[in-house]
Amino acid sequence: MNHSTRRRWMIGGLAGASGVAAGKIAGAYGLMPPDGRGPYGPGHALTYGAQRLLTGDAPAREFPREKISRQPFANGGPRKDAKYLEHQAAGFAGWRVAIDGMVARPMTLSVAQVKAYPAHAQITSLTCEEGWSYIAEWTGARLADLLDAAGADAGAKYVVYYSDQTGWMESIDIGEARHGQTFVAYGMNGGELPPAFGGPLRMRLPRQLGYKSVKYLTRIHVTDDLAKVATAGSGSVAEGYQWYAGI
Ligand SMILES: Nc1nc2c(c(=O)[nH]1)N[C@H]1C(S)=C(S)[C@@H](COP(=O)(O)O)O[C@H]1N2
Ligand SMILES: [Mo]
Repeated sequence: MNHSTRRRWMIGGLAGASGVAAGKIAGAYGLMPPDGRGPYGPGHALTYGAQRLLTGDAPAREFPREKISRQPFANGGPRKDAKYLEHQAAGFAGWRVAIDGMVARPMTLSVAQVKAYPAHAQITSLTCEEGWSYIAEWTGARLADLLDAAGADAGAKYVVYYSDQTGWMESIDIGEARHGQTFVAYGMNGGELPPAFGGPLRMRLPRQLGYKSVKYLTRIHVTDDLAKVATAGSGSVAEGYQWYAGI
């Protein structure tokens, strides 16, 4: 069997199998997502395994500047809670993002400290599971660079990340975390990242659906086992969405 025939066979196998069988096939080919054995159950194995086979490390599409949406849609409206408004009034000088878990050097970074890492830009689409999308340019540090600075353990398998907004946490596998288009973003369309779009810091990963691009980022946690993360039950999966939201 050549490579592409085998790939098609595996995708067919995954698509045709029940959740549990798909988990077995995916596991046998090293495509097991965390939920296969962990807190998220076998159901997510199908999407993850099939998508990983189809897309691998392929970058999300990048667009020319003229495709940038004139009126990007901010999901959730402006924040009105006192704590956030205080940060905003202070120009986010007190905002911090922690990097902890399986790292040699846990860090707590200000926005200025995130900006000190090499800046990268991407013009990509943010695609919501509800069916709308917009294209924008995001500027940020690569999550990979932050993980290296913190000395992420070679055995790390997942990155779990949190907003200061209760319930907003997501997780990705280490391959997605280290992908060149996965940013801790602080800029949008040439300016600061506006509050409505998650300022001062948001996760930005264009290879997956919008809900994975968590806004108001305050913590990045490195682990080898999502079952160890007490809050694994919150975030998109708890709401009934796919853990692996590849597009
Ligand atoms: N903290 C936080 N992050 C979030 C959300 C949110 O409401 N709060 N919405 C998510 C969803 S469902 C989508 S589609 C995108 C929307 O990003 P936007 O506001 O830039 O459109 O952010 C995601 N990240
Ligand atoms: Mo969304």
